[in-house]
Parts: sequence; C-alpha cells; structure tokens
Amino acid sequence: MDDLKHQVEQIKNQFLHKLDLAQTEVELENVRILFLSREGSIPKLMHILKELSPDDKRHFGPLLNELKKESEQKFEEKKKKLALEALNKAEMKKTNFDVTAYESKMPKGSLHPYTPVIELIEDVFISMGYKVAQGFELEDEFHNFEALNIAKNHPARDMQDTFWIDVNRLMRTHTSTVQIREMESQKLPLAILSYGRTFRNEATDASHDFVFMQVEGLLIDKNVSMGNLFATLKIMLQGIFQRDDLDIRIRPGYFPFVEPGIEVDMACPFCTSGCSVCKKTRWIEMGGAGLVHPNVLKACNIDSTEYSGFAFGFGLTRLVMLKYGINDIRLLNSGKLEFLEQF
Ligand code: FA5
Repeated sequence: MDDLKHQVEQIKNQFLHKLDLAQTEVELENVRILFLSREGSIPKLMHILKELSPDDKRHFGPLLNELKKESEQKFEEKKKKLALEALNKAEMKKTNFDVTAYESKMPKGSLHPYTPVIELIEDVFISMGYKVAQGFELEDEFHNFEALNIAKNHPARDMQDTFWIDVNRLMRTHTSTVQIREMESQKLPLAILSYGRTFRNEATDASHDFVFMQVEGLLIDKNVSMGNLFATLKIMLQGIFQRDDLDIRIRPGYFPFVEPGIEVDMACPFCTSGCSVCKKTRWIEMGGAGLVHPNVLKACNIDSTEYSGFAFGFGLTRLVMLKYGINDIRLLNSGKLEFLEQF
C-alpha cells in the first residue's frame, strides 16, 4: 500500500509541475488529457480504488478524492489565468493599433500654457529645497480670513469679493489658506510652494477673471529677512521668464497677514503708453508679499519671538499672460481651440 501512496504523491507532483509549465491553451489541454481526461493518470488511479479491500478503501478513498478535487480546481484556476492574460494581450494590441490610427487622423494636442510655467516654478523652488503643498478650493472662514489676521468686519474682506457657500464655507479667494494649513500641520522650519485655482466674485475684464490661478510661497525659519524675500522673488521671476533683465517695480502694499508688506509689478509688455491690460498705468500688478505677521504665527501656535518668515502670493494667471504675451486673461479658461493651438 506504500506503493499506492507513493504513486499518488508522484502524480500530484508531476501534475503541478506540468501545469506550471503550461503557457498556452494547447499546452494546458495536453495537461488535461494526460492527467484529468477519462484515460488520464488521475482517473486511472481512481479505478484502482475499486479493487482495494474495505479497510484500504477507507484509508485511500479520501486521499484519492482529494487529489482529484484539488487537481481539477488548480486546472480551472490556471485556465482562467491564461484566458485573462490572452485577453489583456489582445486589448493591448488593439489599443496600440488604435492610437496609431487615431494619431494619423486627428490633430495633435498641446500643453495648456499654464503647464510649462508651473513646471518652471516648481523647478526653481524644488531646487531650493521647497516642498510642493496642496490646498483645498472649498475652504472655511478661519483658514481664508481669521487665521490670516482678517477678523470679521475687517475692511480687507471687501477687497476679496467672496463666493460664500454657506455661513462658514467659501470658495478660497487666495492660496494664502495653504500657509495656514501647512503651519498648523508641519514641523518647522518650513519651506512650501503651492499653486491652484482661486475664486472671486468680481466683474471680468482683460486682466481680471472670477476664477484664476495663484502661486504661493512660504518660508518659516529663524531670522528670515526682507532680503531673503527679495532674493527669492528675483530667482523665481528670472526662472519663469528665463532672463535676468526684467522690469520689476516694488512698492509698499497692505495685506493684514504680513508686516511689512509689498506689492510687485512688472512692466506691461503689450504697450508703450498704456492699454486695457495695464489700465493705462504701464505696470501690471503681479502679487503681494511680506514678512509673516506675528498674529498669523500665533494663530498657528508658532512662537513669533523665535521664528519669523516670509510669504508671497502671485497671480499665476498674470505670470502666464506676460510670459506668452496673452492680452486677455479670459482666453485662458475659454477652451478656445484657436487660442490653445498656438502653444
Ligand atoms: C492676495 O491674494 C494675497 N493673498 C497675496 C499675498 C500672499 C500677499 C502672501 C502677501 C503675502 P491680491 O488680492 O492682491 O493678494 O492678489 C494677488 C495677485 O493675484 C494679484 O496681484 C493679481 O496678480 C492676482 N489677481 C487678483 N485678483 C485677480 C483676478 N480677479 N483675476 C486675475 N488675477 C487676479
């Protein structure tokens, strides 16, 4: 009887080995014929069962039944696996074929002008050790206003016409919300860059849209100065425009969340004596910046006697307009093909 036990073991191993080697439907069918078909080695072994004594039957019956059941199950699993692989291969072939055919007939796509500018900015800041942070477009009053030192009834709230969703929730009016979320949750020192859509309930014109992009930077460390801020802004603008000789103007500016605060303008590239983009001023306002106000640090539980920092928030949409000479901001969100095809 040891002989029969040995035989069961041997057939089982051979079956598993051959099943493992089978890589096509034909090879799998050969395994089935060899082991599971009526003349296959497993059913043949089952025939021997009939000739055994009742005692041996009781002992070998379950062993042989288990071999049969397990082999059939393993066979079905392998069959499904091979069928799925064949299907995937066929799908891939179909996709490859379709893409080639599609490409030859359809016009080519291109990057939206935002994309290369975002990549340039990310390159500049990642090379300086900054982390790119994500924020929320749907925000609460605390992160958009209060923590940024803009209390209820503060006149600065009127400067940012807000799309309110309900009493506490709003569409963020600026990316400065990310400053707060990062200071609340990250360890110091902190160097973050963030960009994304912002929303303002205001009338549109050549340089104003109600949905536009901003890019925000924040550095919190010990002894951060306006000198650090100026150097960083200069590196950013030179990186975006890929030139050193930029016409930039810096003037004092008021934002409740920085002290001192500045505004940064760039010379209008569309005119020599004033136009609708620069509102006849020859300068286009690009963004605000300054040293983070101690009240903001306090709202994020940061000790303002130990840490200081700078922050800036630029109109990414305006940067893109200047880089590519786009004289109407509304084109960027228009989805107009004749506009997008130029890039
Ligand atoms: C702010 O939004 C501040 N959060 C910027 C800031 C950040 C200051 C950190 C200090 C420290 P402001 O409302 O000025 O500031 O907007 C910043 C820039 O966004 C503007 O200079 C302009 O380039 C752009 N911008 C503002 N409103 C619009 C609009 N409606 N359409 C297009 N761009 C706009």
